[in-house]
Amino acid sequence: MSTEVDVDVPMQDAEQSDLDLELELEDELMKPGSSGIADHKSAEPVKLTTTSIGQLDAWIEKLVKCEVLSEDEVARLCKMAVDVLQFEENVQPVNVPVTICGDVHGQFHDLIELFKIGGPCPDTNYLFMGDYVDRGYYSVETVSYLVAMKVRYPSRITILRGNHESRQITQVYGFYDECLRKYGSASVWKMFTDLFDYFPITALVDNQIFCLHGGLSPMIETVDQVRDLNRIQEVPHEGPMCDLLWSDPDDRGGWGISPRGAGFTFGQDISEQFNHTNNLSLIARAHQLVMEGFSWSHQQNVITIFSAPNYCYRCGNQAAIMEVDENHNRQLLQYDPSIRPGEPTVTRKTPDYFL
Ligand SMILES: [Mn+2]
Repeated sequence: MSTEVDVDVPMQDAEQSDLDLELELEDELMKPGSSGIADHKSAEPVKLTTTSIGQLDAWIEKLVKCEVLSEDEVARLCKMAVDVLQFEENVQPVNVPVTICGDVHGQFHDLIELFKIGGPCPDTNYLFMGDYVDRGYYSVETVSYLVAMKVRYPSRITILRGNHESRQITQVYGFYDECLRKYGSASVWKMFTDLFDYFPITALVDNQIFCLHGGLSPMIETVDQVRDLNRIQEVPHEGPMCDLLWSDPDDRGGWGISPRGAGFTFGQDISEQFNHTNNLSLIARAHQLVMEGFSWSHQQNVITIFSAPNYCYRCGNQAAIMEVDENHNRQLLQYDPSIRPGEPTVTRKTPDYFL
């Protein structure tokens, strides 16, 4: 992965900045479940009623215009989402055809572009591999929209958890501040971060493609071991669940210490062994900026997919998504940022005035 530029942030930076927060405030904010969205969970999957479909369609119509929901609407949406996501598995089964997507990071208009390139949901099935929030200016709209689509079309869209879907990371990289700015309090942030605990951590496409945000863990040899984890919690600082959301493939063999301060690096030998043991054809993951939007590694045992074009409005990268059809043919679709007036744009082409 020679073109890869890793600008995601080390866990220890987040921990460092966290030390600046008032201890009291930190304790209060880190407490899972305080939003109350999971206080009255359903004992079995809930079928959508005509009323709830109408409600969701109205919210989706609003969100697609990049308008935020009210705090009360977010509360209702998150409660509905808990009752969908609590019944999903740690290794959520997904059928082909499906279009697999990487990091979005609050770049709402580029997410709309993604659906133009890949085809509208629910006509096209989607699998998102996490990191919906932080960095971009529209984390609230992005995560609200994807969660609303998930509740409205639960069998058409899968939303995995990324390392940014966490109480700790979002307090440092934008989502917490954005919620305060857009709603005037932390309550919407609390609701969404409580909801993140329910997101599935991996997916398995047709028993062949293992999809997750980060990568492998030295504590996980089989997909069944992922099934045994208790995922309904804040992303831990270490251990298998942490690794699945934080690790990165590396050119060096074996396990390595990650410069991110969480997860590990893993070599081609590790990927080959994991795919062989579990009868997999591919590990699809996100988590790293790659300039072409996708990058193969470990002799096509691993693909990195990154779906935030011109990441942070300045990296000049393309974005990509991967279509997998009924016959398991894979097609990578690349796209550039949606151009909109009034927003910073940086092209990766050298401007004329430099010549
Ligand atoms: Mn990430």
